[in-house]
Amino acid sequence: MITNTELEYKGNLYPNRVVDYVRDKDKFYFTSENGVILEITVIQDRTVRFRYATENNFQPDFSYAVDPDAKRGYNHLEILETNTEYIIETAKLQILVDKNTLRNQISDLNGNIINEDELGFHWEENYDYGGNTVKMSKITQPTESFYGMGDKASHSNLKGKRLNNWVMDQYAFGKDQDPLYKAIPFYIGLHSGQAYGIFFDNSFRTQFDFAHERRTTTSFWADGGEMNYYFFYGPEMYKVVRAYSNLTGVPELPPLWALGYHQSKWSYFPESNVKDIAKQFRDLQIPCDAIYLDIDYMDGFRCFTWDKERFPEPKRMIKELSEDGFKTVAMIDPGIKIDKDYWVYQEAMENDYFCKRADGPYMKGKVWPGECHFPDFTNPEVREWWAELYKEFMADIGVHAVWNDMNEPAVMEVPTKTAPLDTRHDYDGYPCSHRKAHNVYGMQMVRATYDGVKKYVYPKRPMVITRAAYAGTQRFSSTWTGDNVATWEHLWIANVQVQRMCMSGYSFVGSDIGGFAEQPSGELFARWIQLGVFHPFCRVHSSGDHGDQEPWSFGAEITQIVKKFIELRYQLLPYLYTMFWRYVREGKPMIQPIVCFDQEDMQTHFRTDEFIFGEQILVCPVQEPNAQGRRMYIPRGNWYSYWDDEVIEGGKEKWVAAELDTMPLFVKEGAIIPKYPIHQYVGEKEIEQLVLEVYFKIGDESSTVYEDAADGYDYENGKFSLRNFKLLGKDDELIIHQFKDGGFETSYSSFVINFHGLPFEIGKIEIDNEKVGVSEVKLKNNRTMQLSKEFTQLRITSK
Ligand code: NBV
Repeated sequence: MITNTELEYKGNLYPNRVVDYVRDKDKFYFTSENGVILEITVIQDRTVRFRYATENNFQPDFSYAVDPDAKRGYNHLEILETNTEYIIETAKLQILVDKNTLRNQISDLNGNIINEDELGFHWEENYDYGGNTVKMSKITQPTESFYGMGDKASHSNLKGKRLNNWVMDQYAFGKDQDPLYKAIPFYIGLHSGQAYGIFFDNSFRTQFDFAHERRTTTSFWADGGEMNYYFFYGPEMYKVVRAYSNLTGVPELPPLWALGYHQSKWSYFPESNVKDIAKQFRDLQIPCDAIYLDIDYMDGFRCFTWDKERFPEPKRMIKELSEDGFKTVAMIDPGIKIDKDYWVYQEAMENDYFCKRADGPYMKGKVWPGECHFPDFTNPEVREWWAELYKEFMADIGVHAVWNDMNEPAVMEVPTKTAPLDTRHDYDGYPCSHRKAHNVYGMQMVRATYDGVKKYVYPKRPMVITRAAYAGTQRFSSTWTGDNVATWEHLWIANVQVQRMCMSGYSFVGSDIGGFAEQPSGELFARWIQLGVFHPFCRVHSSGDHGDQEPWSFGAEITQIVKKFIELRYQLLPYLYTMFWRYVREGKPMIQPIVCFDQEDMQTHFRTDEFIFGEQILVCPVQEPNAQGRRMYIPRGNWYSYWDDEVIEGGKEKWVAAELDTMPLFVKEGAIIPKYPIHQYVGEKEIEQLVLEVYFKIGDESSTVYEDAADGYDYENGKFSLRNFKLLGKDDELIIHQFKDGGFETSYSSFVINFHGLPFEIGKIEIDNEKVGVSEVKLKNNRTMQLSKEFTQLRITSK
């Protein structure tokens, strides 16, 4: 083994021999002779934090990413010492600390190595700025794959890539362009059937090398701050995401309308234009829940003001739109126009809320309103002030949700596209420069926005959208993937980005459907809608400097296709809402790449296009022009084709027909998929029946339906309705059990059940052990029946 002293070349410094060891409950400190302290904290059985000090000094322990409510606690913890190492053991993991080098090796309790240091922690002193460039290198295991890392527009499997986290406004970005709008320094490694995750919680610019420079090494480093990372053990990928989500948080349940279809453009104005768009939706009976107002509603791009010519009475307009079932979402940017007559500017100046440069002057940057100052959102007092600015906006004028744009922060006409690096920030009482605060700036803006929106829409639930994000931002806001382009390649990019975000703990995400820049063809728009209705956040948005991008903008045929898929989304709302509930409750990614669905099947490790929507629907968008179908990989198990109920055995590639009005869509056998009738917006009418699409299987499968009042907080006091269904199928029998929980009374009293793939003629029906006649359940075609939502057991047999 090479010793660390031999490695001290090119200015890199390495820890040497351990001379001291101390335990403080769940924390272990190992000090090296040359002043490195490794602090290992056991957060949970499968979550462990590693943190390194140099010169015997830790920096203040503060993180914007970590959720203050993260659960902590472990079942077992002990430490052993041998001549050469310390061994920490939790209920799931063994962590070795080498006494000569401080290097670590992490294995499961059977001794399988999950992750091990190569050179481990090392650092370089930063002469220009002070502090260290902190580095970590790990051994890349044979067959190891890498996933996660936020919004990177690259192949889902990141093996061989080098990536960079620095949130950036990247108008019309391209495939593999990096960095983009988000900094989520979290990845998942998968090898030998076991998955683990690493979250490098450092807000400076961070870089990751996944076996790019050297085939055998994976490394990550930062321009400053501490080597401070969390290790999460799966072994299943979804458990890694769950552990990461426990640490960095999940959002609260959004109002159900936020999961509807949304229409946006830069920009709809004046009021008559907004109204026309809204009317078209209702006239054409294309469901839609929200309309967006981009920057042009403002008076000279001044946040929290209205252009009185374009929108003379915003309050009335918003009320009228909402009477027709539309929520109004308005944009707010961080740049505040330098204008001594503008009240927001005045308030910020009076209270000293704007960011300053190192030597004192205010930081200035050009954005839409011209020269602007930027509130320091890393100051808690500034966040409180900002939250209060939403009072009139939400509580009086009635805006329903807020869209934060340009919060990287984006600055025009400068090569760095952002604030100067010497800009000072409060960083919640740990003052620093923009080098450290840049990646969290947008996050802190949207956090303040969320606080204000939540306060002023109460007792309704808040809905916020952000462009920039750091790890943890998912607690406050949904997001979109920024300024994409209307090309087929971007459809591919949107697909991988959304999957990747979901695997990075950030599920409430979507792309600008149809592309932001340039004009999609009708065909591209239709294909993109087909993908977009299966994304948690579903919004058409475009830059508006070319043709229109509404569902009806591409002729009658495309309009019908788009309508059909938006309708499908509305039918699937109870399924989608249940996915969201599971995400909030368990940190389960709402969308899973198929590698997450079946990581043991090596065939899935390099697939990019197919994904699982929730837990039981397999989706594969068509991403090429003129296609009549496509080849795709069907994961192992049996799947029903959604369109014709053909049962397909997975574990192989297959050509699937998909003319423009359809797409490859499959349902896992045994699933019970809940559906609402088509409606034009959430709350349009009372749901009179819940349809349960039952996909027969020999064997068993569980399904869940979560519902509540769709808004408000009564669900926190038990007013929810949770139905767990268990399906048990045999050659000549099908039993469905229903287990109910919660005190919410749904508006419907009966279910319509549609059987798919039932292999026998229904001869006998029993509900809760009592025989019932076919007419009592209105049995039709051996396929459809109706029964009370209260049943606990339905049994149908051939005789
Ligand atoms: O506010 C205008 C646009 C907005 O439509 C888009 O969604 C953002 O990503 N905004 C960027 C600023 C201008 C982009 C060229």
